[in-house]
Amino acid sequence: GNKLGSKKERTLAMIKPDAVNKMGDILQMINDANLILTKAKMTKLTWKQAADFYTEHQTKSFFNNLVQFMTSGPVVAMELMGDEAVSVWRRILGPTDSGVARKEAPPSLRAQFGTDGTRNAGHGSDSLASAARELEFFFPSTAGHGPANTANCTDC
Ligand code: RTP
Ligand code: MG
Repeated sequence: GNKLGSKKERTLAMIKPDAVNKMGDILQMINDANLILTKAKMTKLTWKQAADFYTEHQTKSFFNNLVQFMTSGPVVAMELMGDEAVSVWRRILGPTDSGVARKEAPPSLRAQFGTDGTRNAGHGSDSLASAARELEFFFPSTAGHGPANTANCTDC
């Protein structure tokens, strides 16, 4: 339920190409954390799309490897909703580097399903502002084709 003092948030979670075949386990983790899956989309990012999504990292040494990895196969983007969804999902992910995650947070998603500092199984928005931008990236509010998303609509 919606406890007093709780903060309902939405965040953008993405399953990276190396963990798309672990969606069953990952949906279980989402469920166990009391997060609700409100939108989902499987897509193969183009080089430009991946570079735009990670534009804040364009000057980093790992940028090219990151974009190469993110375009190596399909990803699954999800909107998750729940109390403090941004930080809850980041906690489920664990540390950025999957090697570090296996030492510091063995049950985390990156510990279980990732490989190293780049191939790390999942992404999560790092703030409410990032979540707004990243949700609009994958689920544009102006989307004109196909049925409207009314999955989370209570009065329609
Ligand atoms: P993300 O944005 O994907 O949720 O990951 P994050 O916040 O934990 O880490 P961030 O610093 O934003 O890095 C974005 C992604 O770039 C890859 N990376 N590779 N040294 C490296 O080789 C390196 N550092 C970062 C990872 O895929 C990381 O998730
Ligand atoms: Mg990040």
